[in-house]
Amino acid sequence: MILDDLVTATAKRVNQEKGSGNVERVINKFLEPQMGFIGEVKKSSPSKGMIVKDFPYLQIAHDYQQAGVDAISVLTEPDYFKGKLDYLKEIAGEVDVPVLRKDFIVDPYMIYQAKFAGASIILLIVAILTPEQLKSYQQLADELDLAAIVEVHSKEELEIALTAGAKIVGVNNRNLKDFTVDLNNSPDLRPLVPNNIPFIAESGIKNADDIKLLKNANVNEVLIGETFMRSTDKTGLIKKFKE
Ligand code: IGP
Repeated sequence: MILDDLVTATAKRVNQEKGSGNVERVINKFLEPQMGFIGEVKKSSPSKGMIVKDFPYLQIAHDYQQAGVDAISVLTEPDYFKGKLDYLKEIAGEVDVPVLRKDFIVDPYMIYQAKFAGASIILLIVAILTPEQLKSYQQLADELDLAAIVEVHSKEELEIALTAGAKIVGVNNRNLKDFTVDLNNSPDLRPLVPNNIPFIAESGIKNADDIKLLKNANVNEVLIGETFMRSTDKTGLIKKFKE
């Protein structure tokens, strides 16, 4: 029957389009022994207001790639961060490094959107999801071969993340409720994450001392937004941080 053949052929094609091995590739990259960098493309934020007036997002992404970042994080939230899914789409179309959709995912639709726009990684924030949502969004990401960074701010949230099946953990040093930053949040939580799960330190990272602190704490990746965005020599700064 034609219909049977059609169904088989379609299932095969969709499976190919979905791709495979992306999650594994991202995890392996993040687990490499040298601490790596994730550069963020961000115009504005609720805590800092407008960060840069000039926003050549494609050029910024190219600079990050040139500097050897492990991933590029792109804000897609429009109202508070002045982001756009189109920025991500264009950047993902031009660079070879994995692109992260930085947004407040509260609906599975946003996960499909991310995949369709060309993202390789999404962010799932424990503080804004129920444990059931978190688990089902992680499963959806797994099915779509999208890597998910599960973001936590405390020991309690970390336990929820690991229970939900998180494969990558991001520790936000910024408290999303009052915007205070404590860089020691990452070293404090580091021992509680198993070594096969990449550990990413996020937010408030400014200088070589901060990098040293996180390197000594055995963090796998640091995610830096504002400091890179304000720098007029991003590749130079990243090179310096890598020393
Ligand atoms: C980057 P910073 O302080 O380097 O600009 O921070 C990143 O960690 C921050 O933008 C961020 C974020 C988020 C933004 C962390 N978690 C969740 C939006 C949503």
